Amino acid sequence: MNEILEAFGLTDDPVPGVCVAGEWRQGSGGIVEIPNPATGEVLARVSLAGRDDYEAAVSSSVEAFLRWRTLPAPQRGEYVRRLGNALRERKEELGALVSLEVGKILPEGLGEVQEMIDICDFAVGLSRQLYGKTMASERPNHRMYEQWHPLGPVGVITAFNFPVAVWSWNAAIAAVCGDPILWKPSERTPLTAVAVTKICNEVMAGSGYEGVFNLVAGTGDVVGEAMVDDRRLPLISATGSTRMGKIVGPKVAARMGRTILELGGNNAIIVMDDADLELAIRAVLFAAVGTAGQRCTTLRRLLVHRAIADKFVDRLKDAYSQVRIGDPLDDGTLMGPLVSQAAVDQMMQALEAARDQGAQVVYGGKALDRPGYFVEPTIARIGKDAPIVQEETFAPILWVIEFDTLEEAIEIQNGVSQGLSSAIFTQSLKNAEKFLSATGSDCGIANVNIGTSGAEIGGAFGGEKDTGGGREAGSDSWKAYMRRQTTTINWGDDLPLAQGIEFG
Ligand code: UN1
Repeated sequence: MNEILEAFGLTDDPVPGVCVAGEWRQGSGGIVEIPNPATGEVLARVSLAGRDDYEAAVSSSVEAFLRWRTLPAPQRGEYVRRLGNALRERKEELGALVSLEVGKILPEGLGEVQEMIDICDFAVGLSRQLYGKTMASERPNHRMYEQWHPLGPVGVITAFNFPVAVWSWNAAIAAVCGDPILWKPSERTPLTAVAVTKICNEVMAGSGYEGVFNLVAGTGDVVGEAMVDDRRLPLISATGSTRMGKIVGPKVAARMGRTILELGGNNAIIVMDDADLELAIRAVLFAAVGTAGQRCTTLRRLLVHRAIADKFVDRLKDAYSQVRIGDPLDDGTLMGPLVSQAAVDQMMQALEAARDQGAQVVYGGKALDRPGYFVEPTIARIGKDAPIVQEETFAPILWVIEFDTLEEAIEIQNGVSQGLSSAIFTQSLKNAEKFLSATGSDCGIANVNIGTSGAEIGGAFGGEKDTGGGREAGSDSWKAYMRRQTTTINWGDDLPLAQGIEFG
């Protein structure tokens, strides 16, 4: 365990949680203890940013922007290429640190780092493809086109569950777009953020652009509030609960800033009676139990056709019984702990509420009697109208709801306030296309014969409704990190007006 911390020099007490242009600072905003979720023991203490640290960091980001934006995008991409290579070299160590701090199993910790590498590769290519369109002007001897310019420093607020990958979706793209990144990691997971910032520092050392990647570990009250109110950050990209997003969104909007919000999900899989059940069982298991149910894309609601419901639940219980729970760093563990005691308590409260609302817990349901924050993965059959099903409980609880027709299933699936991820298991082209049509799933992600979680970085990631509407990672998400300029050039000798207007 100590070797994992030592690999990144996380040995100071406290570990400095603020980095401004490559220089580490002990923050003046108090100290937080980081527990190992698998044991409850303190891994390290980290000093958090005070207002003075925040001010130093944001000034550095603004100063870095003035120069970084003038560096040609492919040259900015060259730094991101080096970052991706450095992450390749440190993949094992960083993946282990993610597992240690968050409690996700090692293959998932490594997968998270791979996601960072992938987005760096994507961003490097993108650095030569920040295309604007050329339009046909209605006026003779005129040329009209759009160009994309760097926007400014981007405030990135990340959650505990993907403590480094979600930063990288933003950071790799923002960096090639010409924007420095000011990172506020979750208070629960600053160690991985410190480690990643150290990797950034190695890449940027001596370049003069050290302020492109700044870190301000801190509380929502101090750093979070300062960021959302700060006009020097034209874009805030925030990942976390819908409750958090409902505070951040209006505040940033009030100062005419932009947001990318990636908030709660309440994701469903529809299993039709014609589904390949073997495939569906495997997908449900990974989507519901993976990361101990703590992904925003985690499967929370299993909508299963009444004709196969009993059979499906029996097979699922069998699959759950083979899930080995234990230390996330041990070989063969499939499910680690939850992130905190509070998360365990919330899960137990949700199950109590569910029982009051008529739920029948058919598998699991208990916290484990051992050190750390371990729980049993849980399956509960419940009516579609139970209020608890509307909520995102960030824990491995799978609500099983029966339906009779695809139309009914789609209605149930869309009948929640969140709209992140969704999936259908069916062998029927008609069912699949209906699910993907305009009257089908209302989510940002809709899959066929694939679970709700585990998206690739090449697509745009995000969701509708209370999920916040933001899009990150691949496709054309980069446009949110740049400002668009429409340009018309008159290369003739006359001054024709648009819309054929004659003036004077
Ligand atoms: C998150 O939980 O905030 O699609 C992100 C997935 C991962 C990302 C999850 N690639 O499950």
